[in-house]
Amino acid sequence: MDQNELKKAVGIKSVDFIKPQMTVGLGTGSTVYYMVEELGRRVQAGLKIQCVTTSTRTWDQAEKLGIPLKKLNDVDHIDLTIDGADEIDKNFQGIKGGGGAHTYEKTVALNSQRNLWIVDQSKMVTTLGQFPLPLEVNPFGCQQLFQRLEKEGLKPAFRIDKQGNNLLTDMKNYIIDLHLGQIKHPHLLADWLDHQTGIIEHGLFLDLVNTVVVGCDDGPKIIE
Ligand code: ABF
Repeated sequence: MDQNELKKAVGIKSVDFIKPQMTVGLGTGSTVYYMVEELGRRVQAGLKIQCVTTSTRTWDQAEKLGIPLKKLNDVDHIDLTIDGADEIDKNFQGIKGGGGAHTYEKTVALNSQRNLWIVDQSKMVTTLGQFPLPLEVNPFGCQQLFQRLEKEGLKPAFRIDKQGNNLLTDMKNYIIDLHLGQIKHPHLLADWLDHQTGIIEHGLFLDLVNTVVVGCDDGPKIIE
């Protein structure tokens, strides 16, 4: 199976975890796209749920499919959030944000009773860091922040869109990616990043996920 077929298989499989009357968090990304398409089919077949989303693009997709949507501030709890990831290590720690939505994704994840990630097998790694670590940053003072990151040896690069401009997040902030290669102590790095003025949110998702559904050639594997 190619990567897209693996993504589709886990996207469809993950919808089995959604039960009637649940409030569900919908992630962002190409694997989540397949999950939302399947969820739309099941809502059309009578599944009664409500959802919050982690990006405008997931909101637009779900709205078109007739999936009942609520703004995050208008729900009192989230039963389950299903999202993608860019890397997951052997300790179930993850890097997210390749799609530039990690601030909203982390906000929804932190407010979810259960988090489930859907990935193809290429995302499973021994040590995090081969995938560049995304930072959402405030455009105000971002050059000074960039220089501070460079001085720390964190190999920063601004994420540029197809028109050659700084990519803008849903909150109209910039993304800086850290090309670290390997993150030996993710908790230490996360703590340092959490204390840097100008960084809105980083893509280290630590101690957050409960279940991972991995797309493998011999079928989706559920790891808890
Ligand atoms: C989203 O899923 C992002 O955080 C992450 O970048 C993206 C990666 O998944 P995919 O390969 O499915 O696009 O949650």
